[in-house]
Amino acid sequence: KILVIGANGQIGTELVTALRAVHGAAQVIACDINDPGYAIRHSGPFEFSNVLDKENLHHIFDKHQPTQVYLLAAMLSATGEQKPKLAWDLNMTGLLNILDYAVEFKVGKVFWPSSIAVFGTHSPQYHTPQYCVMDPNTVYGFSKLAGERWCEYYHNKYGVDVRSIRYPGLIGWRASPGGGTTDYAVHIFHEAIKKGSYQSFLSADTELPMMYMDDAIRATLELMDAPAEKLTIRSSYNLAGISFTPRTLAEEIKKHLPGFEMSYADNDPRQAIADSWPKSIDDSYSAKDWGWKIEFDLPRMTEDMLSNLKRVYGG
Ligand code: VAH
Repeated sequence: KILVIGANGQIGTELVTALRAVHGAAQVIACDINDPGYAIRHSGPFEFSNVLDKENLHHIFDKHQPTQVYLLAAMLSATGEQKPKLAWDLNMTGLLNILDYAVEFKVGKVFWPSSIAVFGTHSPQYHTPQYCVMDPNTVYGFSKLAGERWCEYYHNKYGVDVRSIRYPGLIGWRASPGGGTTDYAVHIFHEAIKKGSYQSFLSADTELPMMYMDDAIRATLELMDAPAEKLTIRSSYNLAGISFTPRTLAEEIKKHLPGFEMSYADNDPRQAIADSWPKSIDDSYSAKDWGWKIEFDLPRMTEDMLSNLKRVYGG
């Protein structure tokens, strides 16, 4: 059986769907602290899980004897700055609880998402390499940095086959983003269709690494399927995605919706978070170790987002 913990989140929702398509619905247990949406609830088994409740987790691991566990439950960058201690506890203790049960229940493989948020203001801003100075100044960022260290530690010390990706900002139409700094790049598409306008909380020239969710899910499954001996990194793999600014994204949307109007808020607290992150990433280790190759560029992502969301909104 495969556990997807945090199944209701932006990544979790899509991972459950993708894994059920590959392994069959009955093999993939969607787990979350909140009631799942209709799609997840009615397409396979569900368990209420709380990554901070060891008894609850032990029951789920004992009942399902998972061969794989995907831990997506976390608090993201923007929300994390509003609740720093809760973010640290959820992101760190949650991971350690899962790593401990991965050892106890001899789970075959564990996936845990890191983020480009592990880099900071002294990391190289362009083509940020796999190894460099990392001084993240958000709780989310340093909880992910510490989490990477724990993943590598449990691999080296206890032989846990834990694998991880430093995701860029993720953009998809099937699920809402969960309180991150890159959420503007999802909201803009919904607003463009519903209202024909959007006010970005990041400034026009804030360049960030982003990725279409279809690429992110495929990367996750390809990493998990790669032969263990090919993987030279057990902290977390850089993944570059596509780098663009709110201005560039708005221009791309205007190619499909000529009347679309973009505006910009100023002094949003998320601006400082975005400014501390890289503008582009070097993901040569992912290409070398497990053959990673991106498929969605900005034009293709924009077209796919708009066509799917127009259908969702009955356009
Ligand atoms: C966030 N979406 O904004 C997440 C992600 C790189 C950004 O980690 O917090």
